[in-house]
Amino acid sequence: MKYLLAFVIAATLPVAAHAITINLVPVGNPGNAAEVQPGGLFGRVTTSYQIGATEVTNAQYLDFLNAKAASDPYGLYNTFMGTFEGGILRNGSAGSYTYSLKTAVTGGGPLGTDYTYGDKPVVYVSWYDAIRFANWMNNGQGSGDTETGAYTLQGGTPIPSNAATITRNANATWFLPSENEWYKAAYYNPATSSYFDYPTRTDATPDNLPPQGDTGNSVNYLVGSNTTTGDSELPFTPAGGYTLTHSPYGTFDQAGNVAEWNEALVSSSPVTRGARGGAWDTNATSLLAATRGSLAASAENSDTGFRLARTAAVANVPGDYNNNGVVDMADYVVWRDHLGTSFQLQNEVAGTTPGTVTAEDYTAWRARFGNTSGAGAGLESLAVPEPSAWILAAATCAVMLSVRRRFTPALGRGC
Ligand SMILES: [Ca+2]
Ligand SMILES: [Ca+2]
Ligand SMILES: [Ca+2]
Ligand SMILES: [Ca+2]
Repeated sequence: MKYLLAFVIAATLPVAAHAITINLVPVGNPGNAAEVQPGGLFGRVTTSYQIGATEVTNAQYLDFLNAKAASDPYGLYNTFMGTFEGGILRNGSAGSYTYSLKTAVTGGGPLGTDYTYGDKPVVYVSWYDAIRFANWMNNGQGSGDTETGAYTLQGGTPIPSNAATITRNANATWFLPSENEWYKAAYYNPATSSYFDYPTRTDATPDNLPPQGDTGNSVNYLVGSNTTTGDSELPFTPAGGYTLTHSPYGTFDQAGNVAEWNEALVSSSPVTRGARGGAWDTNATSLLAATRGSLAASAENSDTGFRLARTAAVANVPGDYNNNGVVDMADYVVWRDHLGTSFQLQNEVAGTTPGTVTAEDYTAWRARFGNTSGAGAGLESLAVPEPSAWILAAATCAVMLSVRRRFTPALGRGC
C-alpha cells in the first residue's frame, strides 16, 4: 500500500531540476593562530572545512530562483538583477515566475571578448538571500526549504523576525563562511603559519589588469578611477577568471570582483553583517586583511555577493542524505523534501530504487539512524537500531509529525 501511495505522489509532484555543482577547496591546518588587526583577532579556525573556490555565479543563483521563487515571497529576486550590472531576468507573473540569464553582450568584455552573464558573480543579494541559498544547498537543492537547515529564519518575511539572532545551526553542511573561515581561506599561509595582506599570496598591491593579462597578482578592482573592465555596466570578470591569481588554499577572487558576505553580526541595531574583500568599484584598501567591511544585512547592491563554505569532506555513510558524516534528522528533511521525485540522494543506500526518492529510502535511513561509518551498507543488513537511537528517533518523529508540511505515508507508519 505505501508503495502505491509513493507512486501516486511520484506521479503528481514536479520532477526535481538538475543539481548545481559548487567547486570547493579544502582548508586544513585546524587550530592556526589568529592575526591581530585593528578590528580584532581574525583567521583562527579550529576545524577543517571546505570553501567555495569562487563566488556564487548568476547561473547557480538562477537555478535557485527557478526552484524556489515562482511566487518569491522572500524577495530572492531583485528587479535590478535584470538591469544594469545584474545578470538575471524574471519572466511571467507572480505564482509562475521563471528566470533566465541576460543575453551575452557581443564584444562587451575586456579586449573585445563577449560579456556573458552565467559565469559572473550574482549581485543585488542581501545577507538573507545568501543564507537562504545556503539552506537550499544544505537541504539538497530542488524543492529544499529556504527557512530551515543551516540557519533558521522566522517570520516568513524577506527580512526575518529573528534577523539579529540568526546563527549557524549545529548540523549545518553548507553555510555562509564565518568571518574567520573566510579570512583564513583568503590570507593564511600554512607554509609559514602567517598571513598575507592580500588574498593573492602576497603583501604587494595587486594590479587590476583583466584576466587576459593575469600576472599572478591581478584583481578586478579600482585603481584611481580605472575599473578593470572599463565599463561600469559590464564590470565583472568571470568567477575564477584569474586562473594564476589565487590564495594559498586555491580560492579565486576573494579579492575584488564582488565583496562577499560572511556570518559576522557586526551590529544588532540596525542589523549589519560582515562583508570582505573589496569589489570592482573599490580601491586597494578594501582588499586588505586589515579592512573589516560590513553593511546592512538587507542591503542589495551592485558590488556585493557571496561564496559558500561546507563541512570537511566525510566518508560516505549510507543513509546520510545531507553528507555531514552521520545519519541524522537532517537526512530525514532531505528525504521528505524530495519524496516522490527523481532526485539523486547523496549516499543513497544500495537497492532502494536509485535516483528516485521513495518510502524505501525512509526505511533505509531509519535503519541506519545514528551511524557514522560506512559499515553495514545494503538492505540485507537492515537491523533494529540501537535502543538509544530508537528513543531519539521516536521523540523526534513526534515533533516532526506535528510540523510536517506534506502527507508522508511512510512517516505515518514508521513513527
Ligand atoms: Ca533579496
Ligand atoms: Ca570577491
Ligand atoms: Ca546526515
Ligand atoms: Ca531511492
